[in-house]
Amino acid sequence: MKSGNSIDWQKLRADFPILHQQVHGKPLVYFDNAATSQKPRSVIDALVHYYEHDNANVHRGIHELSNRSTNAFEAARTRTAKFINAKSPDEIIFTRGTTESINLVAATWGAKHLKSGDVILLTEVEHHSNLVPWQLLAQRTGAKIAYIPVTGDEGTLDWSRLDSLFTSQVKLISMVHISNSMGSVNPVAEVCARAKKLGIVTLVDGAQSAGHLTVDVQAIGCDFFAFSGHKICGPTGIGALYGRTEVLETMPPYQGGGEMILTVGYDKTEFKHAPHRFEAGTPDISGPIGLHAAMDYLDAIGRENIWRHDQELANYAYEKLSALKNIRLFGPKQNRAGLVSFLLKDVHAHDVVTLADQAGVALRGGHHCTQPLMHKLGVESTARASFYFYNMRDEVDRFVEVIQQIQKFFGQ
Ligand code: 7TS
Repeated sequence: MKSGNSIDWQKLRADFPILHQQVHGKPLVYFDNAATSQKPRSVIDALVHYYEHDNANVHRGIHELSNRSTNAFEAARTRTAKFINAKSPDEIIFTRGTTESINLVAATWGAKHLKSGDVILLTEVEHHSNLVPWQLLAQRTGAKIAYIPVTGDEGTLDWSRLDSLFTSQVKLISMVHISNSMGSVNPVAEVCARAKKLGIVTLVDGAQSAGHLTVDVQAIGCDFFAFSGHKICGPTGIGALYGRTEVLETMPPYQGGGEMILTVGYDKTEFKHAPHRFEAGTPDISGPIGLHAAMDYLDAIGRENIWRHDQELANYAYEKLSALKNIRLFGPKQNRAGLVSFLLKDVHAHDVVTLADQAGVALRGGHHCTQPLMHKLGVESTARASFYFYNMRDEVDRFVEVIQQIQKFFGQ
């Protein structure tokens, strides 16, 4: 790992073939990294290499290719454990991503441990994938949902309410690490420590954090941590759920099928231990292999360096946008993650994104799958620029110039 100052960020861009193109005749500025990140050559090569040389099903063959494939698959699990400092690779379950990871916990932990009258505690800034699975579970079990309130446009939460919300009915708290629509960072370690004292199970949605800052699940002290490969330079369709062994061992299987069983009879089946108990059927094999390459790539840069770079760009963008008239900015002024959400007065976010696209700048406009939060803030949507380590200050300059042109276009 390098120290922050010795990194040539511009040079890293050469590792990303997709960045070097024109869109609508203009150089691409890709500021939609919170939706998905781009992939470096090493990840693309790992996928191609796997399919050209090693492709075979895992955990069942004795032939050479099957062994290679199984070894690479399990090596990716070990690498993932190291990436987030899990105690053991057995605490890593491969899933399709954050959404499936949370659904898995809701389906299996929830089925086992929740009953009518219990409370699931969430926050008002959650992504739909950390809301809807719990709402479905609440409908099934008769459990209730309570929320830590958001304080306003800054997108930070009123954690002073935690003591009164941590009632004896609360069985689980599930919270986002970094908000995808506000860029606020939650004090997850502190909350987990307080939850632990009360025997409350904790889940951290790390979709926006895992590839952007150093994550240590043991230091956070959470029971579950969910994240997606595609947001951290890996392929789509692969992600992981970390679960603390003691908690995973209490949970029934997720889906039934091949590879999650010890023995099967016509009447009775015995299941494997975690993680294989939760991975029925032929898994995504190339996904973990691509993810492994992505984790190596990120850690060669150093996530603390990535975090600093992300924050610098976000602060720079926030400052420049703050200087404009007729703009409403969201998210915290201090300790902002690498994104900026905003609204131009009397201009729909979709119009901002459409016009920015014509200028080669890829943004996202919409509710960002945080519709209840948008309603709470009295808006339908925002426009969002989200950064990663391959973005540069001159791209922020270009983006702000484009925003000013859009304002002019609307007579502002
Ligand atoms: N949680 C958070 C905080 C997210 O930002 C996202 C995706 C998810 C969960 C779901 O991840 P998935 O990989 O399972 O889909 N966020 C976004 C976004 O901000 N724009 O597009 C997807």
